[in-house]
Amino acid sequence: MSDFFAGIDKVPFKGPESDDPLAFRFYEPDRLVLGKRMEDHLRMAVCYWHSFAWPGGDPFGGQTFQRPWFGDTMEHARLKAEVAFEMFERLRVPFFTFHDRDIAPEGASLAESNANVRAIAEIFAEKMAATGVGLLWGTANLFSNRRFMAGAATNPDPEVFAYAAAQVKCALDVTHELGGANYVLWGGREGYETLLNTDMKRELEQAGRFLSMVVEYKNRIGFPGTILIEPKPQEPTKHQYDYDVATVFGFLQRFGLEGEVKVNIETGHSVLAGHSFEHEIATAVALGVFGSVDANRNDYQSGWDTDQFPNNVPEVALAIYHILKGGGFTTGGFNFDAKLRRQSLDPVDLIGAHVGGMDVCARGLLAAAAMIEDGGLEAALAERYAGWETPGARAMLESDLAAIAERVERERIDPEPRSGRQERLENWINRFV
Ligand code: XUL
Ligand code: CO
Repeated sequence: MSDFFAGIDKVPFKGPESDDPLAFRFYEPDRLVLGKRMEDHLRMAVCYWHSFAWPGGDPFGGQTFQRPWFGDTMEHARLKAEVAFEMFERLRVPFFTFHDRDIAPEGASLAESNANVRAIAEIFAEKMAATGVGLLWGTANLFSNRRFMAGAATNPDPEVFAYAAAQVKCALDVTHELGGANYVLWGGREGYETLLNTDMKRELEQAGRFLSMVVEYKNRIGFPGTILIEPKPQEPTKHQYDYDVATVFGFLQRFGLEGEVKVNIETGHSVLAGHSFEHEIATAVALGVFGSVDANRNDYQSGWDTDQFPNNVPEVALAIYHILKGGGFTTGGFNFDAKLRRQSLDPVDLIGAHVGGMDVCARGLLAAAAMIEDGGLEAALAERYAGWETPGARAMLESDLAAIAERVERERIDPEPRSGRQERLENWINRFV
C-alpha cells in the first residue's frame, strides 16, 4: 500500500444536503433509476493518462505535479498501478481506461515496450480480481512518440503503419486478456497540417485498411468487446480525418464497417466540432453507432480541448436523456477524460475532481430519468410529427414525385405553418435540471 492518499477515506454518500467536498450528494451506486442500478446506467471510469501520467505541463511551462511514480522505470510503473487502484477503490468507480504508454515505460524496442505493458497488465489482472474494478477500454498511444509525427495508419512511411499495427495488436491482446468491454482508436495524428505535402486520398485509404485489419484481428481472437472510434475535428493536427460522428459514419460505411465499429463521443471534441454534446450523441443513436462517452467539458472562451471535469448539469442531463432514449449503454460508459488544472497539486484535488464529476453524472441521470418519466418532451415530439403517422403520409413515401405533385394540385394543398414551441420546451427542461 502507498501513502499517497493517506487520510482520505472511501468516498461516502451523504445526500444532497451535504457540504462535504469528499462525499457524494447524488451518486448512490445501488439506487434504482428507471429500474436499473445507477452504477449500471453510468458505468463510470477513471482514465489513467490525465490522472496518473500527465505532469501538469502546458505550452509555456513544464511539470507542476510532483508524484512519487513519475519516472521511466518499471518500479515507478508498479507504484503508479498501486496508487491508481487505491484511487479507484476510494471512488467506488467500477471501471478504468488506459493507453499502453500510460501504464508502462517505452523500452528500447517494441518487444521490450510490449513486455513492459504485459508486466503491468499482470498486476492489473490481480488487482482487478481483488477489487472488482473492470476495464472499460484499452487503447494504444499512436501520437506521442516522434515516430508518429506524420500519422500512424496514415503515415507516408509504410514502416510507421507497420509499427502502429504491431502496437495495436499488443494493446488489443492485453485489453482482451483483461476482459476489456471496448477497444478505442483515437487518431491523434491521423490528419494533416498542409495539403502541400499530403496525399489525402491515399491517407484515407490507409486509415480504412488499418481499421479493417483491427476488426479482422478482433474477430480472429474472439474479442467480445466493441471497437470504438473517437471523433475529434482538430488538435493535434489541423485537419483530423475523424472530424465528428457524421464524418466517422461516412468513413465506416465506405469501408463496410458500420456494423462492426461504434463511436466514443467526447464532450470537448463535440464542442470543437461546432456541435453540442447531445447533438453528437443523438447523431450516433440515429445512425446506430452509439458506443461510449468521454465525459469532460471545454472552456467555452478559450477554444481548446481543455479536458476539464464535467460540472454542467443541464449539459450532462440532456446528453444522458439521449443516451437513455437510445436504450442506454451496452458495452460503453462514462469515461472521465478529464484532467486537473495544473495548479491543483494535491492528492485531495484528484479525488475531489472525480467526486464532483461522478456526482454531476448521477445528478444528470436523475434529471434525465425524471424527464423521461414525465414524458413531456416525447409527447411534444409525437404531436409535432403526428401527421407522418397517418396512412396518407406513409403512402406518399411509397409513391413518386409526379403522383405527389398531381395530388398537391388537385387538392390545392397549401400547408399552414405551426409553432415549433422552442421556448416552451426550453422552459420545460428547466423544471428538471
Ligand atoms: C484526446 C483524447 C484521447 C482519447 C484516447 O483528445 O480524447 O485521450 O480519449 O486516446
Ligand atoms: Co477522449
